[in-house]
Amino acid sequence: MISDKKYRFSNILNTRLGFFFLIVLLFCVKTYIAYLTKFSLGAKGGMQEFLLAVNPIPAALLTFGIALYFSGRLSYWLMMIIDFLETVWIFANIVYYREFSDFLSLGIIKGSGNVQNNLGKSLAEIIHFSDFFIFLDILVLVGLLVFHVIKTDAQPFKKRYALLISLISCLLMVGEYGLANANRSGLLTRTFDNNYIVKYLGLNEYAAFNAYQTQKESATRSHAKASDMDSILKYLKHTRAKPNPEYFGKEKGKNVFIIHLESFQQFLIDYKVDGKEVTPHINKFFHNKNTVSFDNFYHQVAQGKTSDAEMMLENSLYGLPQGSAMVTYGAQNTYQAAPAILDQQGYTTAAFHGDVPSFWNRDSTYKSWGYQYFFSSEYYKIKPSYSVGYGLKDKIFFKDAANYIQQLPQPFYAKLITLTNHYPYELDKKNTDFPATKTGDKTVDPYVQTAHYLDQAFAEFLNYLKKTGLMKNSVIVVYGDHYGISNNHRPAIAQLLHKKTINNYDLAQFQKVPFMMHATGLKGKVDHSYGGEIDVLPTLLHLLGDKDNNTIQFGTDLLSKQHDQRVAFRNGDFVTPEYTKVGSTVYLTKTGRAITPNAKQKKAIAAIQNHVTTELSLSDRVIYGDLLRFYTPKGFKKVNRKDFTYQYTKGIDNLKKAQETHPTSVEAKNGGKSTMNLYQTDAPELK
Ligand code: GP9
Ligand code: MN
Repeated sequence: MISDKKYRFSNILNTRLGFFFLIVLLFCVKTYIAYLTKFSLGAKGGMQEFLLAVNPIPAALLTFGIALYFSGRLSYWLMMIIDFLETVWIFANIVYYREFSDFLSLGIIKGSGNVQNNLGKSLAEIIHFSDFFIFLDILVLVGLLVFHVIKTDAQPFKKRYALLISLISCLLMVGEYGLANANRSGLLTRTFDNNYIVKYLGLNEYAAFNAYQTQKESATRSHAKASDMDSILKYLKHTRAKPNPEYFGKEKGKNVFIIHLESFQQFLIDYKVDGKEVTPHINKFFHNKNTVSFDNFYHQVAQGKTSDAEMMLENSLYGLPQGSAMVTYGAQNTYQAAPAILDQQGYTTAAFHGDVPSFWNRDSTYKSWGYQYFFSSEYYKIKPSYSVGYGLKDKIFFKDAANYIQQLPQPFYAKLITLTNHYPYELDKKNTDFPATKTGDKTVDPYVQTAHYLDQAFAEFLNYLKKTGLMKNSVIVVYGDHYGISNNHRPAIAQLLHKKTINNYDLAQFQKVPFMMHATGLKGKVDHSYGGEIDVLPTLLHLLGDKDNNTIQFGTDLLSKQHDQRVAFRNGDFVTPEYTKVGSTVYLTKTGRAITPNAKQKKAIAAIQNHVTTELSLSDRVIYGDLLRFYTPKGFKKVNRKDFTYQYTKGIDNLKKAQETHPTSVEAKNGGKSTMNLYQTDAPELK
């Protein structure tokens, strides 16, 4: 009986289709093993686990299926060759991923000429012996064929069956994409993280998608000419705003903190629930006599959310109308970003974030922006209870960041991106000591609870800055990156704002986020000027005493008398002190009344619209055409991405060396002793 079964099994393997399914099966299994052991794709939940396991199947059927169109032994050898090539591709990805936490693409191979050049270490150092396991099945199959354990099937395979298999594989791919997109909407349009595409769709699909994108990009890139820069420079010549002498250079040479408050909206400032302030510490900071705060400041992000905010804040370039510029243009474009500008003035530059380094392609983009250090989740000890949602809880994050901050040679530019106040605003009971709102909208109600937690985390960090003296010699820039409550929650928003109904005008005003700059001795105020994220970089640079005569920055200094108060939203709508335009409706900003513009108003509105459209499209041109490669402002040195690496061991090593070459860190000034004993947190996880 058993031998009968065996006989039948080997009979199946002796057919071409049987062999085909065997080779596909082995290939899929080894790909899955590689996913689990060689990459960190972070599949969470049943659907993601399922897709991770099955995603090699459609592409394998499609590629191996090519061999079925050929007859005789040739088709067998073709299957083996395809298997070999596919396996080499996985192998190369394993090795590349180990060094760069990213996947190979045609763009990378073409761009660097030779991938090996890009690798920091010699290949022998990065290849692990166990990486070769993926070739094992090929060796076995070749052996089985050569020694005729599996016999080749001479019968011709019907072309229409081959076609059927190709068709089925395409259908499976579509199905897979449907499931993936249901689980993570905007997977390919918003392009969050390359790990996501591989996790949901597979390595081959990622390579294909990436090749398509690269092709599209390189077409615009190669059409761009150095002279395209002329129109941009001409435009910027008229828009630059002179610095305000009252503030220009006032904080020259100080450390800079950029504190990114996740999903933090302006309405939270001074907002109360059950008579209690949601964010008492941020409120105090907002009103502090040494804080310049803005209460008509808008986020201007689109699909790229946090990454759009980062792009605007540090480059004064707009995010793109679709997707994330950091993901699509982060690696290959030339930038003149805040970290590079300050690095060239002797600053140490570092970004801190409790999520994986690949999200929004930060680990790659930050190199183009000239960040010396990127302390991502890989740099923090993380126990399961330490994180929620995307990563490390804010209280623990700030504390762990402080441990590295004290080691940064001064002056430094440090950006800290918080995370806990992120949709869906989940937090464990132990960390929740604030009442939720009672709108009945489950997405909206816990928002104030995570905002309250963020407020406490922020206060603990400020307290540490006070105790170490960092408060005195730093400028602390704090801002909300974008809305936390999306426009889909009108009834809940109405309740939060104590209004009966919400119209498009209210929603536009709901896009305000706080922006504050604090420094000991700085002349504080709540400034009512209109502005947005695009304006931050010129404002900050002026405060630090940097003239921006020749930079490519689309914002204007918020403190300048010539500041441009026309705020562009990414979709072309706008807010100015007079008008708020949403779609085809124009409202008076002061009263919220919708108007039918008279001739004079029409003219004014058309002029604003023209300005907004021009500005957005010129900024897009800079990114799409990679125009900054043609133009380097006087005094600025082009960034060389190869100067930077964020691998944990190297980062730690560089930090150690910097202690000796530049002994100006807080720790060095404390006689080489840590100041972490001054850090107080009530994070229950650390007790
Ligand atoms: C992820 C975090 C969230 O690392 O920055 O990004 P968002 O969803 O806000 O764009
Ligand atoms: Mn965000």
